[in-house]
Amino acid sequence: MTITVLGNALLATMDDNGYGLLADGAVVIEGARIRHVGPMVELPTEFARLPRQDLGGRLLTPAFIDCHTHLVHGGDRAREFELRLQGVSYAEIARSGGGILSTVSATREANEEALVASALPRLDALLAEGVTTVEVKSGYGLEREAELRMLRAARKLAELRPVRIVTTYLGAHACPPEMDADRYIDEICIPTLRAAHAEGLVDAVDGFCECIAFSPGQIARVFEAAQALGLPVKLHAEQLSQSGGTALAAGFNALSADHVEYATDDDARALAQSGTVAVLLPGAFYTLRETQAPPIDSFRAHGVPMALATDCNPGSSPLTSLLLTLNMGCTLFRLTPEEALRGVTANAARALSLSDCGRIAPGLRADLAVWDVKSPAELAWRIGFNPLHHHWFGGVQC
Ligand code: DI6
Ligand code: FE
Repeated sequence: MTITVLGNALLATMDDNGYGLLADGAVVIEGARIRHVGPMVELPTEFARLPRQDLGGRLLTPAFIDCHTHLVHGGDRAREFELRLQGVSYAEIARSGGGILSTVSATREANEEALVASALPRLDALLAEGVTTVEVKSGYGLEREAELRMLRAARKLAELRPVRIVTTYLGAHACPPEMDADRYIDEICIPTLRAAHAEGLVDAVDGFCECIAFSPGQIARVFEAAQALGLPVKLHAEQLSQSGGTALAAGFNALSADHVEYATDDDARALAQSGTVAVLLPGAFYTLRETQAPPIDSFRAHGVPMALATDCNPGSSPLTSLLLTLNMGCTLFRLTPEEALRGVTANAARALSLSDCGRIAPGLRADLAVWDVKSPAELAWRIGFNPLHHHWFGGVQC
């Protein structure tokens, strides 16, 4: 197996509390995995003899993980953006058949190739910032074939680019116009989940628990079906109002509760007890000009792991930059740059139930990013600047 020695790196391993900073560090890659991590001066002789790539003191972090996206979808919503700027609200647009439902129409019209082709530029934007793992949700089909097509398109992306795709079935995203919510859940959403699972297309199951989407009782039925199939769950919870989604997610030991702007201190305690990650999505908060930030102090006090993601979607978060997401997490939600970096590495891996990435440690995948910066805080500090030097995906330099 090929062995590569990376030397003279400023390491931020994210493997302990804090950055796990190590100046003048070395990482040995063997095949797809990390073989050794430590100070250069303690490099075992078997590796010290090998030629080495000098990183010139650059920062070496785990590669980034975007743990919440709606990357695959048809159409665009630039017109809706104009309407919102004229004062029409997100909820009004949704009620008049625009919003999510306009993306549903465009997604239903697109075949698998078209879905892949339109997702690729968005994916490439993420990869250009050192991302190696992306979660992709369905949820704009809302009928069997279109939901399956979205998930197949998502899986296809991993064949076309150096990226690991984790798929999430989000049949319970919105109620299609042709049906009432209860019938949709029982007659379309749950049977489609079973079909998608049978085709090996589902890594986890998500829902949108909100007054403009589904109730906790309706989501619970989807979660019970997921559990019966042995699939983990997660939830869009407490984004626009207190709807009981976070408590529901915790009760199902969800991998994550996402958005959580309106979560309470009791919700934070419940998330801590169930080991559920709070996935913060500042791009949606920014785009919708929300004013209530998630209860970060409660999450800290109770020890809730926090992740950050783009929520890349055509309506509430047309965002394809995790670097900008780091900055927004700090500026809008008052995360520390260290919490923000943990949110797109170690805690993002946890939100996806992945134990082999998100940190730099022996035995983990060699998914690494090399940055032209002097300190990790620089990654969150700038706006619209990409200091990526190069990155590694499973031991392959990109
Ligand atoms: N919450 C969101 O912010 C997105 N979906 C969701 O459940 C919005 C999706 C859209 O507007 O297309
Ligand atoms: Fe989302």
